[in-house]
Amino acid sequence: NGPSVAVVGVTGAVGQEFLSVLTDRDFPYRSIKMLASKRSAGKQMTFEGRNYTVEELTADSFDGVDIALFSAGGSISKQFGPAAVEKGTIVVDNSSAFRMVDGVPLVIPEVNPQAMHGIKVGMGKGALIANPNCSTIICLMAATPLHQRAKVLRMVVSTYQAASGAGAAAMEELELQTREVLEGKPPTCNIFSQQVCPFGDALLSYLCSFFIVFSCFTSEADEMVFAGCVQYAFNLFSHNAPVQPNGYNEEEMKLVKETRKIWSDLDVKVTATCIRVPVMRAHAESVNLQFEKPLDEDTAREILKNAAGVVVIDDRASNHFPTPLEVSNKDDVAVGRIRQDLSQEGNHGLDIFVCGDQIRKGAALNAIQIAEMLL
Ligand code: 11C
Repeated sequence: NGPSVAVVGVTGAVGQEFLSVLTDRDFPYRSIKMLASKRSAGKQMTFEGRNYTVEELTADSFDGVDIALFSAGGSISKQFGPAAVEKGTIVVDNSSAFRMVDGVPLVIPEVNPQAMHGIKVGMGKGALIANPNCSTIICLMAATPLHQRAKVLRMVVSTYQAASGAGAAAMEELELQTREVLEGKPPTCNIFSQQVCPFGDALLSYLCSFFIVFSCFTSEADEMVFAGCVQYAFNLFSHNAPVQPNGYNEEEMKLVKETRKIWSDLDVKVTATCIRVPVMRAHAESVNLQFEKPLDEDTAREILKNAAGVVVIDDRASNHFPTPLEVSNKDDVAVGRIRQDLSQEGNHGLDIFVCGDQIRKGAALNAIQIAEMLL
């Protein structure tokens, strides 16, 4: 009973979380395929008491598959997503590949379920549905109930993002570096090694990419890694996504563009600063909101207490507010520090602090909630 499911990128951090969430939510399926790159093909795994062999992802992988959960990076999604749709599969894609494509729903089930406009398993054709970026999901889980009451005109977001957003290897590197630094050793930098462009800002960035690729082949790997190491343990740094000509990095622009699409509001003003912090798997975000209508903090607190998928932790007396550790491995997004923004008159502004598990609600859980809506 239930749909046939494929998990693409099953060996990754989000792929593994897909499996945990499927079990936790008792998701019905009649069969499940474990798909990954050639490198991981052949690995044995056990899921819900059955043994599976990880299969290599190919264009033929989707024959007879109703729902495919993709989390293997944007280029894999671009290469195989449309092929899967051709075969009649509904693809729920966790990458950024199709999020801003017109006609592709970008969905947070608690926020804009209507965007899926009747896409269902059994309708006889495939479709693409995009899972938003984790920072956007976590921010909008808290901001949307307030937006629905008082209409957000402007939102200023500052993020404190966990290692998990950069994948399982980054989580391993954070742990390894922490040990190394405590032991007085130089930190290993395989993931966040800065590639320095010697041409300055003036030349086009593709020229720099050629230099970096060339230097990989011409220098000792270790030398290059250590020369540009960005220490992660006991440090924080501007998000590793590429910086655009406007000075924002891609992660920041995702918050801007995805919010507009999800809220269907091209006029909402959003600005963001995204920072990577040495936390394992939950993102934190400081969010400042400016509203069209007045909204006092007590009303906001009540709205958030009643919001699906949100828990309020806002205890001023004991200075207890959301922390990444408290939300790790949890489904709900936690919100606290709910207070009137004193710089805005007439209760037109609020400050809030939000924490959410990046791998769970920021990725796997949101995608599986979408999959549940397809049944
Ligand atoms: C991070 N949000 O925390 C990123 C990772 O567009 O899905 C996911 C990137 C994306 O670094």
